[in-house]
Parts: sequence; structure tokens; C-alpha cells
Amino acid sequence: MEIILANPRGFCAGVERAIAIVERALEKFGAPIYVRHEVVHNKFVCDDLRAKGAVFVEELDEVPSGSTVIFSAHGVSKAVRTDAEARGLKVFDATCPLVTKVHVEVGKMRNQTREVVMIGHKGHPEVEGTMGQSQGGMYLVETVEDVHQLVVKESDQLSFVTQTTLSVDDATVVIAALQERFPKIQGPKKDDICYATQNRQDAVKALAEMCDLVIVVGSPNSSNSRRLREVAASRGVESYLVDGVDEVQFGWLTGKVNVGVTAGASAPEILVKNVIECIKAMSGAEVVQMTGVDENVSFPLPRELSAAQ
Ligand code: 0CM
Ligand code: SF4
Repeated sequence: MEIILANPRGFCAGVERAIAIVERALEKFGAPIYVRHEVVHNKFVCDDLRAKGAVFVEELDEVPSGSTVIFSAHGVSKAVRTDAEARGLKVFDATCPLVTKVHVEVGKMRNQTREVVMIGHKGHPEVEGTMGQSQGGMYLVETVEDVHQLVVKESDQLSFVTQTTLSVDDATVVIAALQERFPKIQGPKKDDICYATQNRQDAVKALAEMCDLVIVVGSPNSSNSRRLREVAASRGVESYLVDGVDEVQFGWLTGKVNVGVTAGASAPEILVKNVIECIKAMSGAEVVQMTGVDENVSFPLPRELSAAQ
């Protein structure tokens, strides 16, 4: 048996930055540091930060006034920013710059009095944050069916944006349906799916071609991790999402020749390493790395938390 590792996999630049913001804030100001929503959607990462003094909350009314709060990588609505200010909180913003880019686009579109259709998953914090860049004038669609049902005010004045972590293939189909129904709709060149999502989906497609089992390391609330499992499964390959090595089942390996392993953008490499070690121990498999694109992306920390300060 061979274990084939997808490349790239695991942490993206936005996740590295978001975790570093919490760690640096803890170092600089001491515990507790409040974090609005899981800073990234990974249980191991959040448990580790919690042990260091981070306190995760869902709403700002759980944060004592005068405290420091960090917004998660997924971004927040304008109302949340205003609320934080009104409560006198010190804010560090761990919103991924690629999510902020979409917020800025929405702002520009709304300033031109265009209505905006967002393609995304209902209830996801990134969708709530992006939809919350405007009071009204926005619509959410998830599927082609939603596009067919959509009622807008001015179909000649429409734009669209997307969640950053969608399935590239699913988004293409929904965008095509929007363009067919609203021929004048404007949008980004292709979509707003980020480089990390795109690259990890490309890698898992290549991986699935070579494997009869794919294991994706990531938490169940991580949108991009879930999409990786779906993409592999859509290639007809038995695929599982695991939060860690404890969830790997011996029975999955029976009769398999090549086992593919990858990880979502919020899953640390230590979890991948533990899964590999476990499969090796169970089966005596060899480990092979797939080649893939190099990612040389990094995002600076907020000035107050950067090393020079
Ligand atoms: O958006 P998603 O649920 O995939 O979030 P995540 O925390 O798993 O991954 C990183 C991000 C963002 C935005
Ligand atoms: Fe940013 Fe993409 Fe990573 Fe989300 S998955 S934090 S949008 S780089």
C-alpha cells in the first residue's frame, strides 16, 4: 500500500495570519483575549489557543467592555464593527485579506447603486459578514434552483460575488445560471474563490485519480475542508473527512492500494502527520508526496502586533 500526500494541503496564508494574530495578542496583552467566533474552523487549533488564554464567543455581548477582541478569519458585518466600537472594545481584525477584498467589492457595487447577488452557503460566518457589508440590496443564492427562484428589483443593475471557499465546479454552474437569467450581471473575472481553495481542490482532483481512498483532515464546520471531501467523492473515490487520527477507521483500508491524504486550509500539519503515522502502523504503507504548485503567499500582521513593535 502507498500513502499519497496531496500538495498543496493544509494551512493557507489567511489561516497562518489569523492564528498568529491571536498568539501575538496573547503574548502582548496577556490572557484573556476574546475571539469572536472560532478564529479558524479547526478544533485542534481552537483548543490550543483556548489553553493559551483565548476565550471564544459568538456574540460581542459576551465580551466585557474594555477588553480586547479579535474578529475571526471569516470576517464580520459592518454592524459587528460598529457594535464593537460602541462597546469600547479594542479590536484586532483577523479577517483574511481575501475576504476583505470581497467586502470592498460589495461596497463599490453598492455605491454604484447596483444590487448584489452573493453565491455562498447560508449560515456560514463569511456569508453573514459579506452580506452584512450593506443594509439591503443583497441576495443570497446557493444553488441553480435558488437562481431560478430569485426575484430582484432591477435586473439591469446586478452584480455578483462569491464566498471564497466554494467548490470551484459548483460555483461555475451557479454563475452560468445567473448569467443566463440576468445577461447584464457583472462580477469578478471568474469568481472570488481564493487561491488556497482553488489549489487544494486542483490537488485533490489529481490525488483522487491515483487513489482508491481519500482522507481529508479538517473539522466538520470547515467549508473548504468539506468541499475537498466532496470533490474527491465526486470523482467516485471513497472519501472521509476526519478531525484527527482518532476518527480513522481500520476497516477503510481493507483492500485499498493507494490511500490519498490531504488537509483543509485550517488543518495543521501535525494532524496530517498523526494520520500518516497511524496508517503506516496499520498497514506498513510507504509515503509518497505528489508534486503541486508552490504557494508563496503571506499576509502581514496588523502593525501593532508585528515583530518590529
Ligand atoms: O470558510 P471555511 O469554513 O472554509 O473556514 P476555515 O476556517 O476552515 O478555513 C479558513 C478560512 C477562511 C475565511
Ligand atoms: Fe483566506 Fe482562502 Fe485561507 Fe480563507 S481559505 S483564510 S479566504 S486564503
